[in-house]
Amino acid sequence: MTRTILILNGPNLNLLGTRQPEVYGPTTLNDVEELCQAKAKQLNVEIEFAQSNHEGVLIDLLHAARGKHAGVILNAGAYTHTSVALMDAISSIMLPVIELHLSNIHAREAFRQTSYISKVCVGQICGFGASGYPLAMQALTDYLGEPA
Ligand code: CA2
Repeated sequence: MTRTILILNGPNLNLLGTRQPEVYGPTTLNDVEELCQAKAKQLNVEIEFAQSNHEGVLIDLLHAARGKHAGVILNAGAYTHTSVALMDAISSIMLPVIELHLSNIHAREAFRQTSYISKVCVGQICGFGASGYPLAMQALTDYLGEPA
């Protein structure tokens, strides 16, 4: 059976490519999904690509990933810096989660340099714009190893 990965995007990422291209690049979220679909073919995995502006919906999607997906790539947007609830959801699902950011959060405002989710993720990729998504897919697949 083909392995599947959840690629989950948080608040305001639906606006990608429409504003602040100097920070987040010119790529739209649809372009990002296409990049991910192309990488999925190369890696021989399937993806579910989702976005929500609502913390509870993101938590529900993480819970639903258990038993369905082999791992998760999560750009939690600004909830990264605020959400104990997301951190708890990640800990509870017992799936490898990679934290992803388009921008280098460590080189930005002080409040973005704190991530509540880093400690419960297997690793973080940030600062590479949309290219970070296929990079994270490669990293997650490598982390998971060969399917049983
Ligand atoms: O760099 C990232 O990927 C972030 O997760 C993006 C979040 C930000 O709050 C995090 O600190 C870092 C913001 C996403 C907002 O995306 C927009 C895109 C275009 C126009 C407006 C917002």
